[in-house]
Amino acid sequence: MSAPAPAAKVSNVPMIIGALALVLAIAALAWTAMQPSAAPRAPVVREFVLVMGEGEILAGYNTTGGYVVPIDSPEADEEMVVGEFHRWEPGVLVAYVGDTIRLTVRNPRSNDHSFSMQAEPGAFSGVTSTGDILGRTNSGSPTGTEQVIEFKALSPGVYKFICNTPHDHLNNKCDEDHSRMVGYLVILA
Ligand SMILES: [Cu+2]
Repeated sequence: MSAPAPAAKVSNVPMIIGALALVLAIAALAWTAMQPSAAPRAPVVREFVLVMGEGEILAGYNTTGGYVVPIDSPEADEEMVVGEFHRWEPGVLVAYVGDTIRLTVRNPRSNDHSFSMQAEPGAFSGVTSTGDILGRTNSGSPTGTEQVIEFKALSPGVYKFICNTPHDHLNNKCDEDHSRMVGYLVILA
C-alpha cells in the first residue's frame, strides 16, 4: 500500500494578516466613534485696530542732470519721493462665524477716509461701515480721529473692505489711490 499523497500546502499567512488588518480597522473606527466630538466653539468678541497707513514711493535722482532715474540705476546719486500710497494695516483680519468683531478704525492721515465692508445681506449683523473718519486737516487734531463699529459674523467667507470716501482733493477727502485702499476679513466656519 502506497503512502497517501501529501495534501497541497496552502499558506495561511496572508489570510491571517488580512483578518488582523480588518479587526484593527474596525477597532480604530469604533475608537473614533467613541471619542467625544469637539465642543462647539464659543463665540467671542474680537477686537481689532485697523489703521489707514501710508508709505512713500521712491525713485533715483540724478542731481547733475536734474532728472529721475530707476532707484538702482548707476545714474542715481540720490533718492527722491515721487509718490505715496495708502493701505489698511493690517490688510487681513480673521474671525470665526458667531464672533462679534469690534473694530476701531483709525485715520492718522491728513485727509479723511472711511471703512466699509463689502458683503451680501445676511453675512453680518450690526454696523459694518463708518462715516467719514476725519483726518488731521479737517479735524484739526494732530493725530487724526477714529471710529468704533461692532458687527457679528453670520456666514463664512472672505470679505473685502474698502475706503468709502470718494477722492475730493479740494475738501481733503481720500487720495488718488482710493481704489487700492482694500483689505480682507476672513470668516472661518
Ligand atoms: Cu480713502
